[in-house]
Amino acid sequence: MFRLLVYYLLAIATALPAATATANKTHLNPTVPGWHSDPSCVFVPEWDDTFFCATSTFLVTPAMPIHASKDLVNWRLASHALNRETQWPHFNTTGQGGGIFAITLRFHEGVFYAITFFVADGSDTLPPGLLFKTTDPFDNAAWSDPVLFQAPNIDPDLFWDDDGTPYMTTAQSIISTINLDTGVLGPATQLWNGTGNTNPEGPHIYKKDGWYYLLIAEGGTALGHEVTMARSRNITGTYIGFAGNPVLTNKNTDEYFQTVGHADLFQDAAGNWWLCALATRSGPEFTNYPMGREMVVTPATWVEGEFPVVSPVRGSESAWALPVSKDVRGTGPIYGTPDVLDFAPGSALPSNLLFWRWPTLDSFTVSSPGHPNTLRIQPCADISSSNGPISVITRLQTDTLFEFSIDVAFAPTALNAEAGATLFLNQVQHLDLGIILLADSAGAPATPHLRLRTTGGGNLSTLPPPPVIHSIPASWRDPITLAIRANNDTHYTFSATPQGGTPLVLGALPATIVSGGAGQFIGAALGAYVTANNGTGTTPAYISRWRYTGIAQQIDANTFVPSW
Ligand SMILES: *[C@@H]1O[C@H](CO)[C@@H](O)[C@H](O)[C@H]1NC(C)=O
Ligand SMILES: *[C@@H]1O[C@H](CO)[C@@H](O)[C@H](O)[C@H]1NC(C)=O
Ligand SMILES: *[C@@H]1O[C@H](CO)[C@@H](O)[C@H](O)[C@H]1NC(C)=O
Ligand SMILES: *[C@@H]1O[C@H](CO)[C@@H](O)[C@H](O)[C@H]1NC(C)=O
Ligand SMILES: *[C@@H]1O[C@H](CO)[C@@H](O)[C@H](O)[C@H]1NC(C)=O
Ligand SMILES: *[C@@H]1O[C@H](CO)[C@@H](O)[C@H](O)[C@H]1NC(C)=O
Ligand SMILES: CC(=O)N[C@H]1CO[C@H](CO)[C@@H](O)[C@@H]1O
Repeated sequence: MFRLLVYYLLAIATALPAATATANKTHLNPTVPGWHSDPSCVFVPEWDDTFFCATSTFLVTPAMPIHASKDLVNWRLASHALNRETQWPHFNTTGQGGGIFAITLRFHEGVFYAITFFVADGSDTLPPGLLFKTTDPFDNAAWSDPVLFQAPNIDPDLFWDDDGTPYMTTAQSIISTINLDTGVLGPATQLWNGTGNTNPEGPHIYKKDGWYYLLIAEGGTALGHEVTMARSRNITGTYIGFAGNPVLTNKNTDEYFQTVGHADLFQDAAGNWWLCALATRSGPEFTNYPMGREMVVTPATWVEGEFPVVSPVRGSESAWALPVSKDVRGTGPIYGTPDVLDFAPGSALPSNLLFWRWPTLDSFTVSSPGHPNTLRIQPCADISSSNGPISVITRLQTDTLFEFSIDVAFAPTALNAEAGATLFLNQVQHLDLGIILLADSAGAPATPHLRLRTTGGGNLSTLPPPPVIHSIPASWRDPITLAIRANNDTHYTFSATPQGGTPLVLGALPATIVSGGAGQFIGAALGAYVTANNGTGTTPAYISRWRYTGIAQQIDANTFVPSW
């Protein structure tokens, strides 16, 4: 299957006549593949001409990743603005769509600001607006605790006027001044209702050529998503909508990239304009899109006195040429680099590993005594639990086609105790290949089995397939390699391999189960889990040889290119 893929020559540079200042380059989207929604970006000359972008994380921790690049192609995970449980507000959310919503990232007079809104479950009275600051975006510890503010709506923006006054603007384009130290807001003014479409949200304000430009998302974050703009001579209005709205959308098209919206504008060192946005690789069918909403970047031209003209989002675009640079500061993971994690004694967990809600940190131990080069995971009661910590650790699916595997050593003694590899969208939609202690019939002795099981249905239009269960042959010895592989964009293949043996394929499951449904805002991740399944199991599992390799990205209906 893989060999049938259509491959592109990657190094297509559109040569322009020498008279042209800069030759364009081919830019591939998604710029940051895998679930990275609601992007907001700044270009910061003071930090080595680096672009920094933030994306939303909902219930995933560590939260609010800061992505850094010098060429919008090579990216490093710089830090997480919300990286300690003590920075987490004192409220809970059990909803699949709760948690950290869209962020605006800005840099002003030496300080980075990441401002966001926490959607809780209604039981908490703390202000939902959160403002984090740092003077070093490459250091988790340098990010402050949040200043809380009483945001009237989601998606706060920050904008400083020429006199230095900071303004905060939320969805529905509600603006007020904000005290950046106390979170106290000034009187609120509503700026614009948009073009009349639903969900006017994700606002950003820019000042250019004597105009205040207001950019928003409309239409909701699905097929109707679009970017619209208005402008005013005064910051609080009156804002007049652009006659050419929307400035960007893929709605009502048959493009592979859909849901384009929630954008932010920024310039590079040469003064060229760019726009970042979210998009979903689903085609207009909008059924199969396990990676959810990803970050795309597209070029724009913005001439004096006019609204910007933005190139439509495609998988392959002609865009401003930026000099290639892999020289991004920091020590975080470089995107596109395979995971080769051996959990060596004394090593820390890499920062691209993610949890669902805040984990019990004691549940994850690198090279515990007597078990070097493993990650020991203690079981939770149930990985489908709607509250509290669960014993699941993942990395995002960042490639249409990929291979993921872990070696699992697990000696369960209690019925239903289970450890394995998961394709996890959220607590109610996941695909699990586990080693589980089961009895073949009532009263029979319980023995370790392999079980491939689905939870939830997502966008699958039929009933999910029943579990596949195999007794583990007595000749198999720990650890067992559990692998998840995407050979095409519609299915994941699950297999188990004994040491030195041949793989046993348990089955292939549709990616639509982990598309949409209750996880419409988020995207799939791969990892390890240990659960008692509500039983009495307390035996930990030891995970070793964690491997993830991206193989290919789908960038159009029938076009796959090697992963980047
Ligand atoms: C937006 O619409 C509401 C409801 O129609 C109206 O009250 C409000 O004045 C409008 N806001 C603006 C800025 O036009
Ligand atoms: C801008 O605001 C000032 C002060 O409120 C007002 O006098 C002026 O008419 C406004 N201009 C526009 C174009 O709305
Ligand atoms: C280069 O990219 C810019 C920005 O998208 C676009 O306006 C221009 O038409 C491109 N030039 C060519 C020759 O493709
Ligand atoms: C949040 O949920 C956890 C787990 O259920 C609970 O222990 C804690 O008390 C809750 N906190 C608040 C502020 O409700
Ligand atoms: C995708 O892969 C699955 C699992 O191997 C297979 O059942 C399915 O037929 C494949 N789909 C296509 C279109 O090749
Ligand atoms: C665990 O118990 C809870 C509460 O009864 C139930 O909702 C859940 O489905 C159970 N989980 C499993 C894996 O049996
Ligand atoms: C085709 C289809 O049913 N798509 C659905 C996938 O899930 C999202 C989120 O729940 C829905 O909005 C889509 O309609």
